[in-house]
Amino acid sequence: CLWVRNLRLKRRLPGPFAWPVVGNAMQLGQMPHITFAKLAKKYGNVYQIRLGCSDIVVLNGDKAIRQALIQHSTEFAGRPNFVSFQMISGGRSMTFTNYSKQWKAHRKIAQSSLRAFSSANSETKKAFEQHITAEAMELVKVFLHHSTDGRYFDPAHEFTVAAANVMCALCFGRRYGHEDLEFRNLLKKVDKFGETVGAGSLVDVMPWLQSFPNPVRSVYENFKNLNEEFFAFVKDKVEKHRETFDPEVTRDMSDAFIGVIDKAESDGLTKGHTEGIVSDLIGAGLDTVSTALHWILLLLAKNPDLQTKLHELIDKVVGRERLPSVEDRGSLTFLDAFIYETMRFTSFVPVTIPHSTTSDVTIEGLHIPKDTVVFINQWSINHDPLKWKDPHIFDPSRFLDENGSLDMDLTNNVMIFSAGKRRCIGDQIAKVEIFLFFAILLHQCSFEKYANEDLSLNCTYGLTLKPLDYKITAKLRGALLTGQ
Ligand code: HEM
Ligand code: HJJ
Repeated sequence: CLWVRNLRLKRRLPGPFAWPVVGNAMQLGQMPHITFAKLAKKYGNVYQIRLGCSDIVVLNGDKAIRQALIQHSTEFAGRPNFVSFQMISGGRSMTFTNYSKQWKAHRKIAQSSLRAFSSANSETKKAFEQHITAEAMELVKVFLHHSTDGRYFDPAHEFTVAAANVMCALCFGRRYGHEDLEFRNLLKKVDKFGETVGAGSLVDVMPWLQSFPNPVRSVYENFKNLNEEFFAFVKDKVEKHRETFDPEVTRDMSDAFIGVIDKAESDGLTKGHTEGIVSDLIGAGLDTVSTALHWILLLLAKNPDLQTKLHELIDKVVGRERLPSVEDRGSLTFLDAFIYETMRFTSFVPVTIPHSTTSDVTIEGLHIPKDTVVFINQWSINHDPLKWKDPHIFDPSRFLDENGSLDMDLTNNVMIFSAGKRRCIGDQIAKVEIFLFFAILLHQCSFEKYANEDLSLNCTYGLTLKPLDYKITAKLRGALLTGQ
């Protein structure tokens, strides 16, 4: 497949020599986003690699990425026809569907329902905030329980349960307890989702690996199983909503989707797309927000001076008589700065979900043919030494100006939600969730690592970068508030 593609390309894009059969697969290493940034130094910000049978264009740096995703938004709005993408929600996912009229309609419905249930008016804002506050207080309880007698614990799964519950509250109007084993085990499996769909995963580019037993083939089979199990969970809840559906009362987002997608079945959307979008939202909501909180707690425990500063700020702005709320956000700028710095420093979605070109396109003078797989290296923007002073250092104060306000020019330079037609539709929800969870956890607890152990910043690679397992202990600060 190498030279057939090259004939079409006329002039080959720059890039490293690709070996027969595997291409550059062996060169990716443990952290492909860092390898991609290193290759950009040698070949420029737009270059080509080959993984198995697929030529892949990698985009790095602010200029090339924005030129592609914003100036050429339609040309870069596709998704590859990977076999793994077709396994997701039986091919009814919005996120993993190629650019089409149907995708546009699906995305529009998702965006307007998300808005309707999180920020449309002061009532929905309040209700959304209430769900998060309730989950955050449950989290405090569970953390303190795990810290009984000064014990240390791994918070990873509690974060997943908390983040999933916020989305379940929006989508199904209900939550699940931290002790609900069925729910916990489902989430534990779904947590592996990102390992298979992350850019650089090899299952989709080496189709011959399907024909005989090998480790990659079992990755595929596990991925298929986890998707079927997750889809069955969502379908069960949506079916129950269909049975009790009343067009006069929209109880939650499932009802909203049933009302629009099931009833109209327009633009090629069918009933299955209702389950498809609910799965996308719960999947995205649980993975990203829990990963963000997992990093935040690690960085808090690692930087006790910053934690003290945050405690003092919260006590000054909020006091001990009430819980923090979204209205405090404007006064808690250092907290937001900490969140932005966590997003920049960890770049925990280092590369977006793989894109593909919808037609021939030229970027930085280089020709890219239709249906080329494109990796967008967000990490390279967030660690560009020409943009950021000491990019490898964690320093939230870099986002504050001389008056202590957030510097919006700088925060807008962080890229973690992507840009253009495929930009994240949950960014506002995510920021509110992360802020409130973080503020409430800090207001109620202090967090400590083992005294004689340094916490590692090493992580595992996938759609999201997750910190390696670590343990902390939580201590209650002042009286435990039980919510409003
Ligand atoms: C897509 C990041 C939270 C829903 C994406 C993409 C990224 C991203 C990088 C891929 C964009 C691309 O392919 O170019 C994040 C981060 C989050 C977050 C960093 C948290 C800090 C959420 C939440 C939701 C959500 C809470 C749902 C409520 C979606 C959806 C898409 C998406 C539906 C697919 C868009 C499409 O393909 O058209 N997100 N996300 N995300 N995100 Fe988020
Ligand atoms: C998921 C993580 C999942 C689906 C879809 C069906 C919307 C950048 C990241 C997410 C944003 C993109 C979206 C992903 C939805 C996930 C994702 C997970 C189960 C799913 C990370 O994708 O843990 O489980 O089922």
